[in-house]
Amino acid sequence: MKLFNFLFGLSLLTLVLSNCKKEDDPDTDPVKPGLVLNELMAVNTKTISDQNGEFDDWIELYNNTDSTINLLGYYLTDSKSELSKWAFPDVQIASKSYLCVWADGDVLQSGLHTNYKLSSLGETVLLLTPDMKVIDQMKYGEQPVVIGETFTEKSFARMPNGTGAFSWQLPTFNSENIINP
Ligand SMILES: [Ca+2]
Ligand SMILES: [Ca+2]
Ligand SMILES: [Ca+2]
Repeated sequence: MKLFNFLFGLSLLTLVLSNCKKEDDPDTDPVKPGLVLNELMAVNTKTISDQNGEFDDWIELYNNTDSTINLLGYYLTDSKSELSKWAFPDVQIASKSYLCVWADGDVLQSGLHTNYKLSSLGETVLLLTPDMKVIDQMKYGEQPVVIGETFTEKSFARMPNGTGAFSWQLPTFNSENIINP
């Protein structure tokens, strides 16, 4: 009987603990195993310039899957009310690789350039399939800007790379997002 009581108590305790764990789980930004928005800069004055030498806004994608994805017809937009604002041309993103798009409105420049810019005050960027399914979105607030001798620009980046939640980090254009040193 003692053993029964002990086992009964143990299973109750397990039940209580597992329920607690569920309640503590953050439900912000679940792991996204597929193609994701991985990083962006809405203020870029010295970090990285485009093919024309301009320090413009940019958005980085990361492909978590084991396959190359052709992005032709996928949409990347900064407006929930205009989901088809900008579509990708015939361009591929390899497995476990990065692809950066300049969000600068310079559609005639060579490379990938959207027809909009990112607001330094915050916006929502969405990635959609050609049949308009939202596969990822990132909502950012005002980009922190520190002006001074050690002025460091930040980007809004998934941590860990490709799967984690977003936070303001040191920019890693076209490469793995890393924790601030
Ligand atoms: Ca440009
Ligand atoms: Ca914008
Ligand atoms: Ca990066």
